[in-house]
Amino acid sequence: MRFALVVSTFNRQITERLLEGAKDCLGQHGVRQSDIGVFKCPGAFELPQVANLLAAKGGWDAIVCLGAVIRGETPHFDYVAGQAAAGIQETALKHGLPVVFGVLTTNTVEQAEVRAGGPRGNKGWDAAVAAIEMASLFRTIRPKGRAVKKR
Ligand code: INI
Repeated sequence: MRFALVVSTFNRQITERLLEGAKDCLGQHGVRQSDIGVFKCPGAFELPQVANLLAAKGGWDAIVCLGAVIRGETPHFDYVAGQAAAGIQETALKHGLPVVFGVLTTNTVEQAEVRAGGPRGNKGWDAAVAAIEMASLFRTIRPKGRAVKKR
């Protein structure tokens, strides 16, 4: 199976760890490096835009979106996190393809760090597990394992 990892570079010190976790997970589950694509975008707000394009192009069994949205002093957090979540789900439903939400939404950098390869695990790894499970499930439901093409 082929997996696309879409990673936002905002809060890069966190998202790089999520990316490592996701790649480790896929590798340890037998996915070849050549079947993993990595695509970087500026912020979590842009994740659905990239995922949508990749889904439209085809060739992926699942897309994993990785990002870190950390609350500041303004409502910006709510717009970015909310639109990232809504856009990722919209992309999944529009294309009939698993698109996984591996975006940390935390109040502090410390909360993000412990969830990006710290004591609370690695959300990137967890997101990759979800992608493998969903891609496998979709293959049982739709044996060819490819998104339905629009007429
Ligand atoms: N993007 C993030 O991924 N995380 C954040 O914490 C964040 N904050 O706090 O502003 C953030 N903002 C950038 C946003 O995702 C877009 O890249 C930007 O607004 C341009 O569209």
